[in-house]
Amino acid sequence: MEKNEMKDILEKMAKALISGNEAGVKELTQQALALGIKGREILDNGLLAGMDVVGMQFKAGQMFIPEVLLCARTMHGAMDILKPFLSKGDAAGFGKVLIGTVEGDLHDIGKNIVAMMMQGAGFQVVDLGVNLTPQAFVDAVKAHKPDIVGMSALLTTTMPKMAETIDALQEAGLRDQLKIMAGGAPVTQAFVDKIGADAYGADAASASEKAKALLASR
Ligand code: B12
Repeated sequence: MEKNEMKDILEKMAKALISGNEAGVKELTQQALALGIKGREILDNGLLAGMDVVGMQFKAGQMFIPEVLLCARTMHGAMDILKPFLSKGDAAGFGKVLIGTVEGDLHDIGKNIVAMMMQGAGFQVVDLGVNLTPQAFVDAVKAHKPDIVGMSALLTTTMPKMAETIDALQEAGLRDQLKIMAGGAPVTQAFVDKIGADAYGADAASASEKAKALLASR
């Protein structure tokens, strides 16, 4: 196949993903595979190239949450087709993220967006849900062995649970093998520093970027 032809189809795929065209992206993914383009190539230069633009536009205020969610769903649809064509090494390279909202807190809209964006960026994400006790985080870390734990809190009254969760992970002897991220509207970089987490995520786009940077720095 011509190199230009390959570039063309991957560019079309990225554009279709940015516009949230789920059926179009699925079809282009299938076409690309039929043309013999490697799974990793489709992921990096088609889908992830598109998601990068989505992340940038969201950050710049040019795209809004419902559109981002649609793009993330589009990405999921394509990933279902692509997964069998990715080698084990490709999948392992992304890292596993365990994410949840802390005890006493039921807000999950932001956490869900972060989970979707991270999945879109290629991470394996285990979403534990809401109202998670420090012990629930500890148990889940033991069960899933993630690279990163992400905590979300939307209430000033539940923010201290983030610190308690880190303490519980420390006591269980799990802290050193993990990177910990924290986010949610009332959470700040200063708070994250104070409780000894590794990174603060102000929004879903920067959460993915910081997760990548954390794993690259290990
Ligand atoms: C929707 C909402 C609800 C819904 C939640 C539905 C749901 N399924 O989530 C309902 C109605 C259930 C609710 C209930 C309550 N709420 Co409420 N709620 C909100 C509201 C309006 C929006 C929150 C939201 O979803 N924002 C949109 C998302 C996309 O933004 P986000 O969560 O900040 O997430 C982004 C970033 O923070 C970051 N991020 C988030 N999590 C994470 C995690 C990681 C790891 C990383 C890296 C990044 C990251 O990325 C996200 C995407 O960009 C806010 C007001 C506001 N404007 O924030 C109040 C608000 C948070 N609620 C508030 C309150 C007081 C309550 C209640 C106590 C009300 C009551 N008296 O019953 C209850 C508490 C229930 C409980 N135990 O949790 C207050 C909190 C005040 C405070 N200082 O603590 C707020 C600020 C409203 C206000 N001004 O008073 N609420």
